[in-house]
Amino acid sequence: MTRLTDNDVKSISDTLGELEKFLLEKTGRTIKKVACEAVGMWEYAIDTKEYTVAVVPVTSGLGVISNFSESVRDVCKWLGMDAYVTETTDVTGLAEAITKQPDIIMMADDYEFIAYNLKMKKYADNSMCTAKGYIAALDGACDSVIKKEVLVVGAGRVGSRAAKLLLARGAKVTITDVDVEKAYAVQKDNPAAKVAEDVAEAIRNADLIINASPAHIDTENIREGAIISSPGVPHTFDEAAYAKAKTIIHDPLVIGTAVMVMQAAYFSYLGCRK
Ligand code: 2YC
Repeated sequence: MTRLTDNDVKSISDTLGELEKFLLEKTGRTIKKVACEAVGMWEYAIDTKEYTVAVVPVTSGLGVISNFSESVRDVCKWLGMDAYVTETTDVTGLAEAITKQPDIIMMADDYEFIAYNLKMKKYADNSMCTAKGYIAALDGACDSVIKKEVLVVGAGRVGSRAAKLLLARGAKVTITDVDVEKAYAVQKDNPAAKVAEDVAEAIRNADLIINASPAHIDTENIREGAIISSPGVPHTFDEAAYAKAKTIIHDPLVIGTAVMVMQAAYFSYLGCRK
């Protein structure tokens, strides 16, 4: 899984308004609406003001990413929740959070990033939620993926989940990966998916793309008017790519985080209905 850098994260909090404006323009949906669509919940089912989120910085592995926890906190606040970053980190930070009895605790090491709902004892993870969020954004941008051909570039944790979710949503899915074995492994798990062995050719033929790969996509391979929903990090699309495609949707952390925390909150709503 690609790890964010300090540079990827440094301006997230200050550009949430910009991202929201872009998403509204291109998908007709706010960050919150994208997250609710991703989770499959009515936007007003829960009052986000009732939810408290503790974000715990984790120093394991390659360590803390500066502004990562603060960005996660600010996404939760953007959604209307009461969110804070614990003073301490790791297990001490977890104990600090638990003592204050928040509804949700969020934390990430180098492999997993989760949003844990304490009351429901269930967590939402970043890979699944990123896949759901970028499908919801694509769905808004192309006025529904149902019955449409969607190319998933990258058969990793996000791409494999995106393929399954898109099929469940009624899209026609082709999966491609520079490691063709990984693409066939996704097809094995999702027989309705087609495999494209030539990545560049698949991209040249695609109008709708979920780009869940860290690899660069050459602008010459992008179809005029293509809609690319692109959680992939690093994000290497240049001006020419943005000019050629109709829409390229990307952010390094916000959409995945928004879906995670809405999903975690939704666990409470689902759990308490009789
Ligand atoms: O600051 C901290 O607490 C660090 N332990 C956070 C490490 C996050 C590592 N994961 C990633 O960079 C990416 C994110 C987009 C979410 C999933 N992987």
